[in-house]
Amino acid sequence: MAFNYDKYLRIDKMPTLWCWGCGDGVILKSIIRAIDTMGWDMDDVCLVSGIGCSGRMSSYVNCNTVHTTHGRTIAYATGIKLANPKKHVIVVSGDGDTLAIGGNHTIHGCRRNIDINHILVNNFIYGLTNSQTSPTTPQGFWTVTAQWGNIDPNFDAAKLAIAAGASFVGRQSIINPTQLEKLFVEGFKHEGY
Ligand SMILES: Cc1ncc(C[n+]2csc(CCOP(=O)(O)OP(=O)(O)O)c2C)c(N)n1
Ligand code: SF4
Repeated sequence: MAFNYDKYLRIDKMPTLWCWGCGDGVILKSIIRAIDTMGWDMDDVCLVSGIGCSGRMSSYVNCNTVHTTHGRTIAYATGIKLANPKKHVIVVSGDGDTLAIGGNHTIHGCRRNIDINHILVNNFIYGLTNSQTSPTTPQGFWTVTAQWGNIDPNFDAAKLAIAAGASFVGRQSIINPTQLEKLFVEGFKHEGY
């Protein structure tokens, strides 16, 4: 039987503002399918997102949502989880949001190992603001702020999260949507950050 996305999406917000072919749509689909596998009631799910293309995620998922300020998703999510420990709190944030302006919140979220699911959407640049260098931009890459190639080394976000104390860390590509969905299910089942 075909998967019914209607109850998980805000259909009135469709089509999304993402570019055609943007991987954020694959991530949206995988999150929804993973929530369905978990059997969670959407009233018990809270999705928190930051500012950026990936930040639009909270506009489209039909659950409790908070579209917060750039770099502050973990602060909001921590408060939501503390006040509502039974709710399933999912954070979606870009690499700039998570590792630049929000880097401090991210490492301390990992250190506290609070029970939230943090999904870092890594497109290696600041997408929404038109391709400035981010902490994950590989060396040598062209960006609008590194016209002759990025000279700085980049973060390995997974290693950073492990070192900071996160108890479940995984990485998957949008070219493997089924694997991505399975990874989300594993993460959702895990108790801890
Ligand atoms: C406090 C603050 N600083 C800067 C901005 C401008 N700004 C909006 S989105 C963004 C970067 C988005 O990049 P990323 O977090 O990687 O997400 P993506 O758009 O790539 O999904 C920036 C710098 C902002 N909205 N608020
Ligand atoms: S700019 Fe990049 S990240 Fe943003 S919607 Fe378009 S393809 Fe997606």
